[in-house]
This record gives sequence, C-alpha cells and structure tokens, in this order.
Amino acid sequence: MSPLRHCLRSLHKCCRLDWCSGGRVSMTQQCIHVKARCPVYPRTENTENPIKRFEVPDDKVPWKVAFPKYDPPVYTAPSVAKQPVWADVDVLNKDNKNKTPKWNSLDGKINRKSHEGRYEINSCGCPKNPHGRTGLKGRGLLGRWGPNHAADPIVTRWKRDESGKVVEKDGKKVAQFIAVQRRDNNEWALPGGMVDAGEVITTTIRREFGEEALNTLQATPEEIKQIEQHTNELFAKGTEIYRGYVDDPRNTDNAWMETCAMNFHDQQGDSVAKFKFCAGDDAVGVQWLDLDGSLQLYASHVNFMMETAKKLNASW
Ligand code: RP5
Repeated sequence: MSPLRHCLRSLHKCCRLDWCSGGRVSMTQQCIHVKARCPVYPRTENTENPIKRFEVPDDKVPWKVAFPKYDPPVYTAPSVAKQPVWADVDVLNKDNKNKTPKWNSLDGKINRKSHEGRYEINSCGCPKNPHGRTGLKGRGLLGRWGPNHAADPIVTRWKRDESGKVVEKDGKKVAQFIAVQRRDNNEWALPGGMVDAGEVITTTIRREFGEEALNTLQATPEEIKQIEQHTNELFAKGTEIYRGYVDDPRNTDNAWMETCAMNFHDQQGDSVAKFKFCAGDDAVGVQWLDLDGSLQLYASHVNFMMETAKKLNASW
C-alpha cells in the first residue's frame, strides 16, 4: 500500500472515531466522500445516456493532490438547465457574464455561504467542491452552484415492548427514529428537504417532516390543525447534531449538498411516538427504525444517526 493510501486509510479510520466521539465534525476531520463518486450519476442509470463519472481513486480526491489525467464530463440535468425558480443561471454561458451569483455570501435571499467556511472559485468561474473531486463537472440534479442547503429532522423515541417497558441492548436503551423511503431511489433516509430561499432551517424541518412523514399535503385543514398541535411542542426544542457537507450521490465538482440535522426526542413516548405516520410528497414509505450500527441509509445520514445515538446515550 502506498504511503498516501495508508495515510488516507488511517484518516478514514480516525474520522469514523470522530463521528462517534465528537460533536460537530470539521471539514478536515470528515471522511473522504464516497457516494459523491458513485460510478453512474443518479436518475441517468436507466436512460439512453447514462452519465458516467470520471473514476477518482481515493488518494486523488483532494484537489491538492495532482491528477493530470483528470478530465471529468460536464452534466447538468435538463430539469435544472430549464432554470426553474430554484435553479441558478448557467454561469458557464458567456451571455450570463453579468449575472454571476455572489459567492460565499447571502445573495439576496439565496444563502451561498457554506457551513464549512469559504469555498474556492475555479478558473472557469465555478465553485470548487470543498471535499475534492467527484468525477463530474456541472450541477447535475442540483439547482445551485456551490452549496445547496437542506435541513434534516431526526425525530426519535425510546423503543418499548408491549408492556411499555423501554427495550435495552448491551446495557443501553434502544432508540428509534422516523425514516422515509425516498421516491427517487427507494433508499431509506431522514425526512429532510431543501431550504427554500429566505427560509429559516426550523421552518424547513417542520415543513419537510409534515409533508414526507405525515402527508400534510393531502390532509384536511382540520387534520393539519391537529398535527400542528402535537408537533408544536416537539419541534419547540431540538438539539443540533450536524451542520456541514453531505456525501450525497448528486454532488459534483461544482455543486454539493449541505445540511443542518436536528434531533427532536420524545422522551416520554407520549407525543410524536403515538402519531399515525403516512408517507407523502417525495416519500413512498415511512417507519420507525432502530438506531443500530448496521443501518444503511441515503447519503451520509447513517453518520448523523451514530452521533444521535451518542447524544442520547442509546445503544448503537
Ligand atoms: C440530503 O438530501 C440531505 O441530507 C437531505 O436529506 C436531502 C435533501 O434533498 P431532497 O430530499 O429534497 O431531494 O443530502
């Protein structure tokens, strides 16, 4: 094994420990992205033109490591290129020279600041992924160049048996969280979503949880009132679990996902623990899942769950 590879392996190991032992994880501590280098770009797999990423070996992910052969394709999904309200102009198009977004700042209502500090702009005038090469240029399915901000609610309760007693494993209480099955790829995930321009994170969290896990888009006004009564208390106080880059398969060299994940714990099991959940909007399934080291979740959500288990002193 080359010394660099060995070093990256050790870094990876030490990052896993950091996820277990620390609070907020800094950019340098975080593991190198893996899902952001998936060989075929999401939602192009079964099309006539699958978009294949340029292969980036682990040791070539950091920009500072020379990779002269690096020649990734450019891809921006047609839905993004059409420029709906949630997408930016094509900064690579010379006609848009005067419309360059205000990088690294609040650009009108659009937050172009990264949770991880200043990002660089490359010689073509595009933001550079702070976590390194992904094998693809352009924006892919992401609307914004640079950071695309999301928020993730981690709603938890203690697992109980039929008698109501909290279940334990290896001497620790078992916690459960609400997971949704994503419509785009069937993977289980946190019921998160994109932060709308000008929106505060807590509003996104409540909205997305309602739409994806409680199907509020289909609810009657009376049902919505009831849901709000129950969720107001729960969402009044949350604990921040993570804020930063997400290893999302949609990321590119010039556009990436970032999130703020917050935990809302129903300690007594008498509030959200008793809700009737129903998948809606971008979700096709919803269920309580045990917090457990064998979980497989979308993007880097499993890391957030590991941190949540630690914060709750729950079994993992
Ligand atoms: C992930 O994508 C975030 O952590 C969040 O869960 C999700 C937001 O994107 P959509 O679910 O709106 O596609 O990176």
